[in-house]
Amino acid sequence: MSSDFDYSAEQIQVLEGLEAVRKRPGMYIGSTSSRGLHHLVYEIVDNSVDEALAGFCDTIEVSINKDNSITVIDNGRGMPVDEHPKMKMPAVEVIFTQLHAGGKFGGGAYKVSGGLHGVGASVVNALSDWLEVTIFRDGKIYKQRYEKGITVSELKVIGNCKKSQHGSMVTFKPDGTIFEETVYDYDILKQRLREMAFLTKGLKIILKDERDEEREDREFHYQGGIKEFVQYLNRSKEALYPNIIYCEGKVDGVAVEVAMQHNDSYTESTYSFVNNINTPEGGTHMAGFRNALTKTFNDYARKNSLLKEKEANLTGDDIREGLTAIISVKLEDPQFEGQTKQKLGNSEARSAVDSVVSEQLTYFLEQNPQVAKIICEKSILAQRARAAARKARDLTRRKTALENTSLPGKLADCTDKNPENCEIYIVEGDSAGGSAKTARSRNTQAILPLRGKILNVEKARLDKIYANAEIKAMITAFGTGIHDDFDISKLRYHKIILMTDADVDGAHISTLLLTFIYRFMPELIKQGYVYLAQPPLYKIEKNKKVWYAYSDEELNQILKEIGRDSSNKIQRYKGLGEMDAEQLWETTMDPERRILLRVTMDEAASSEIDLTFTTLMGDKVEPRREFIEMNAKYGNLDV
Ligand code: 28G
Repeated sequence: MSSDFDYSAEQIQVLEGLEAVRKRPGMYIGSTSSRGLHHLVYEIVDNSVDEALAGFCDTIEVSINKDNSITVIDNGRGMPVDEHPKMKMPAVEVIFTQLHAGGKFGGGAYKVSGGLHGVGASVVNALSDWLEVTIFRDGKIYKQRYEKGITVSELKVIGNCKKSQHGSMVTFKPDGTIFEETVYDYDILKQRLREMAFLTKGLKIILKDERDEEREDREFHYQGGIKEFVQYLNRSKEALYPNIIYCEGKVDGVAVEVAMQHNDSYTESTYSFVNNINTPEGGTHMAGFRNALTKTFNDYARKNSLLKEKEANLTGDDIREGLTAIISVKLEDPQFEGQTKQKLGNSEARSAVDSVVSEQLTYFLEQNPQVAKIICEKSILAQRARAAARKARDLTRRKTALENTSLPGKLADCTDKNPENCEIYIVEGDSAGGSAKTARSRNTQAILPLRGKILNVEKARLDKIYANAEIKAMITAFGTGIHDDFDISKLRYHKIILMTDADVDGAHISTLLLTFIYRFMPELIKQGYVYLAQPPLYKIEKNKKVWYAYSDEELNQILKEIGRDSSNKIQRYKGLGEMDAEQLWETTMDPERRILLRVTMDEAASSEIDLTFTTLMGDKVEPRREFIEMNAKYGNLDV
């Protein structure tokens, strides 16, 4: 191989560049965990998306191959194969071996998509055991191969194709010596690719999983783009009006797209994107949107006497109650600021979104007075409820300030005061709560029994939520406060364990609890403090020996081992209440023997998290059943 190559100074630099990537992969792709592994796919797909945004590609196919290598195919122009005058190698080789090559496209077009660090194909190449690129253009098929970022075969013509066929194909196998995880998660790729398809209207993205014959190919293709994204997010909710409000424009080099629709819930679900990447911390684009929304609705409500002269202006929160919205901006040189460098800082994005939304929303409201009236009326109701909530909240605040030692009466607290050692079990029902109190290790385990079904925070306004006894008990027991008052350092237990019956009702209660935590103290989930206990489904007794089974498969396994005969006694637990304290300890609470599921959320496709909750909480029955069955099958609630 070395005989083929005469290493020039530039090529030596290339090797040093890629060596840097392999030495510190985290610097380039964030991490070498599962997240980084999936990030490789996004980097390659982003290049195809750029080709689509440039107007030359309308289909991208992503395959997870049997060996967990990935193939991406696009029908763009095909990467350039002509020799790079300076580097003395084909342009495609520059793309794959030169760090930062092709970062910005010249000639008016710009690179708009891009991953976590926007470093592209060469980083993927450097972190792959091998990578092969095939190019279809000018009636020829070209191919080149690299190993760990190093060119191992020169670019060759390997065949002919029709002149009309053009595009690029990349297959890479992530380097198992670099990544801690090398198995691709179908659902993670599915969610992100769906999101990308929503964000690029008209682009068709196909996902194939060659590892699983049963799995059918998925196709994501949305002519309506983010309008369909909003429709999708609201699919298990009741929309307040049939229209999706849509604004689009380009100001000062910033391409702006906004879609929104209100539903009958009380929570806002706005997602913002910069160059197709989610910005959970918002920034100037978000600020511009909020400003335009508040101003436009207040102007409209005043002008049309929906808001009386003596009444106060609607706040942004009032107007955004129950709003689902997508804000997508594309700009050439996004600047990120803030502690985690995740907030968009470009001020031209603020003014661009503000002006596009103000102008087009004003027009929409004038054209659709019934819709305008529905939104204004809902906002005015929200304004009144917010005033009531403020009173109720001030009341709870004062209470906790005065009697900050007064933990809820029903709480059986643990004696250890170091939160790191402490766990709190949130238990459904007083009787199970009683058993848990007897069973627990009182040093480190606290028990908080809750009565029956807890309030669905998706379906209640703040005033009602703050007045709810079960919710107040959890807030004071956890110690962190909520929303703006939230302070993780005050958390009293480093494990919050939800323990509910192993049936559909129990799953529903768990989800109500998770929804509350997610909406009011999301950091607890983000930082991994929330768990689900796993009580057994069956008790099997034979000759005075006892086994517990946590699933039907496990039951069958045990019966196979001990023999299926009439001396077996099988008890199906219908609820926690059927276990005595000792059994509850052995099966579900003993840290040495229990199974805990940690509740996690993947921020890569954050819009899906919201969906998990709303699907369960919404009024429509069908989507809810699907979710519960899905989780029953997989045996967890990994949100
Ligand atoms: C299959 C997986 C990933 C790509 C293209 C097409 C062109 C290109 C890519 O050019 C360098 C910089 C600006 C021209 C551009 C082809 C113009 C003419 C392209 C991909 C040269 C990059 N013909 N398709 N890069 N430009 N697909 N898919 O990576 O000046 S990357």
